[in-house]
Amino acid sequence: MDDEREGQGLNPSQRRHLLTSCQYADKLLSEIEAVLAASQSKSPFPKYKSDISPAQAKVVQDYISRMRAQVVRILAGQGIQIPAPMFGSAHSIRVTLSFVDIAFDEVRAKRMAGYGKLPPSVATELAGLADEMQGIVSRLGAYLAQGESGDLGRRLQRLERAGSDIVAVKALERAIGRHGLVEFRPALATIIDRLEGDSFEIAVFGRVSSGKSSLLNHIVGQDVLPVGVNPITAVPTRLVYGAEPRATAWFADRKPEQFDVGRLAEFVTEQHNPANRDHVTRIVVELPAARLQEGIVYVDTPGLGSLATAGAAETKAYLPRCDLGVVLIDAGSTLTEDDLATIQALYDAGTPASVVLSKADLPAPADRDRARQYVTDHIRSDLGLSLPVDAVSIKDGYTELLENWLAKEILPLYDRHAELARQSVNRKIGALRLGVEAALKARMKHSGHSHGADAARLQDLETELRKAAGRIAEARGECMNLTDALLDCAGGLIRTAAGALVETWTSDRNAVRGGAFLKARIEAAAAEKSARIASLVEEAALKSGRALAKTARTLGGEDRPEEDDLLDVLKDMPRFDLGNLEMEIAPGAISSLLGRRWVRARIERRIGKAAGRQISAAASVYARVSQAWVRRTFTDLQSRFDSYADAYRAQLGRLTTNRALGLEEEQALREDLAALAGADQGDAARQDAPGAIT
Ligand SMILES: Nc1nc2c(ncn2[C@@H]2O[C@H](COP(=O)(O)OP(=O)(O)OP(=O)(O)O)[C@@H](O)[C@H]2O)c(=O)[nH]1
Ligand SMILES: [Mg+2]
Repeated sequence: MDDEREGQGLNPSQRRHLLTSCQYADKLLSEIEAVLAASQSKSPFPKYKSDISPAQAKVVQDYISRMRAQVVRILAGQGIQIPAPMFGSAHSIRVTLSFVDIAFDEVRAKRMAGYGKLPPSVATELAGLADEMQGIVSRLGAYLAQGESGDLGRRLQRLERAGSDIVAVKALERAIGRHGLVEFRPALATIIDRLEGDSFEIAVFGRVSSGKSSLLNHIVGQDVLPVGVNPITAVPTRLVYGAEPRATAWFADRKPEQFDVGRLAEFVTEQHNPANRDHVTRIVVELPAARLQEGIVYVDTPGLGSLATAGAAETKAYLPRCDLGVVLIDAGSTLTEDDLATIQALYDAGTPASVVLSKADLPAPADRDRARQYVTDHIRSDLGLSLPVDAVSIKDGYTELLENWLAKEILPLYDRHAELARQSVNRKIGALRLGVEAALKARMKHSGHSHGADAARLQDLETELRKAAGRIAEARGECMNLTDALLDCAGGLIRTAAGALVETWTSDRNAVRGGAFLKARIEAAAAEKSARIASLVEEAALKSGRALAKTARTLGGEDRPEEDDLLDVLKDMPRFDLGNLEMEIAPGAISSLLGRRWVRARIERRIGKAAGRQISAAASVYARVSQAWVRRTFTDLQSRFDSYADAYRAQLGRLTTNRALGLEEEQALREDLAALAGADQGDAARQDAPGAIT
């Protein structure tokens, strides 16, 4: 047998052995490469001394390449196929990132406690560090999850080949890439999305149940979006034109999925996808609807306000991206701070807004007009904006109102949308340019002379931001503990009320007290607990606002927060509501001889018997609502803080890490600043030329 095979090459076992030996040798060569890379690495914990010069490294690398080339030839000569790689690198990196995330969790105070008690200020700083690092890890993970669409440079090249005029955006992309300004990437991605899509996005905002989804169903003439009385929409949903009805969902962690429009509820509703646990990043519904023509896109968003769910954060993140914001105000309730904040946020993003009083069938016509006037007046007095307010309803018999509004505010946009979209993108480009220019200028200004005092000051600012982030995390923990304690606060509330009764009887021995008295005492006791939570939130908001304002003053730049900017997260705090308390309590046979303690205990028992259940039930509702409020408020606080702090940290990081600018880097900075300024003038010229906008 063996003789027969001679001259025909290797048997299968020998071939396998040859392949694994080569693979093993190659793995060792890769380790040598890793040693080479490590000696060049900028890691603060280098494993190897760099005693190899770049020239030597190059020679080593060349020998490795030769060995590899030989291996490939030998294997090919034996007809052995080199197996394709088994793992995706993006996936592998994301898996490793999850371990990086865990590693940073290990520096939190609770994990360090085993090694001895930490000084409180260090604990705060470590919490801030862990938050900051885990934030970056999660953004990097999200970036990798985008796949190829994350390659902004390549997308720009495609646009250019298609004939778009993108001088300014290219200058931005180059500056952002060259100087590692990752914090500006999301804004740049939005702009590129818009340039590619050539669409005009009309988004509908408003509090939970204000009728957003119902209105959009009406506009497209089909009941596609799920509606209902509880919080419904959990993920922003785009309605676009398509010849056939069809829906597509994109996810942070898996491939996009196409599905039947009838299954939309499974992806977008709070009921089926609570707090967006499926990590849907984008939903597009294509419909053959007349009103979705020529690039007009409608966007349904998760509700805002005190009943809002986790989706509200997505709505806020999405808000600056739309081209027109329709803000719904429910005619059946009142104008709130949240509504005004939404209008203000649109205004801040340079996005036009149309304010609409929804469910206009609910009030009588006279009340409706009064409500419209009221809203108009408040927008003027509170925000200094003069905006038309229209009333609409989806009910039969009110189509005229809806059609009037559409004819006046929306349909004219259809003809002008290409021009409007261009203007909208230009505004976004302008805002991004200001940010990028400020970052580049700061790098120039602080370079070279970031000696001693300057560097130390910048480092202090960094520490302060980190502590502020840590304080937010700690305050959140404390508030969660306080709301946990609310779950069984009924006993304490009853005790306080009983104490108050004993107190009144010392001054008026015969006073008979009714339910209203007890209710007031119990609610006041609960309010004190809320006040403690509120003051923690307030303190965290003020301190972190101060840290931001101080950093902003040092770094310069346009978009500077005020010290109390973060304070308005503190709103709509839930109140303890006991309802009516039907009971009466008289001093009766309670004798002062028996001692106050004993009297109080008896009263407690009486209240407990008559109303204990009612009070416990109210306390548990109060606890749950408060917990939800704390969660929401801190998410809001955190994201507002991060929206500034991310950019500042990145800038501070670059300013403090070293070192005077190298000649090359300085040259690059100058080039990029000049390119941005040049693109700016180019844009201005184009905008001045009449009819030049296409
Ligand atoms: N009377 C009346 N009720 C309406 C009108 N529009 C919507 N509704 C009702 O209001 C409730 C909420 O409607 P949705 O369209 O789900 O509200 P939404 O703003 O999308 O709510 P979320 O997605 O939860 O934020 C539903 O019960 C609708 O039937 C209207 O014009 N008049
Ligand atoms: Mg909805």
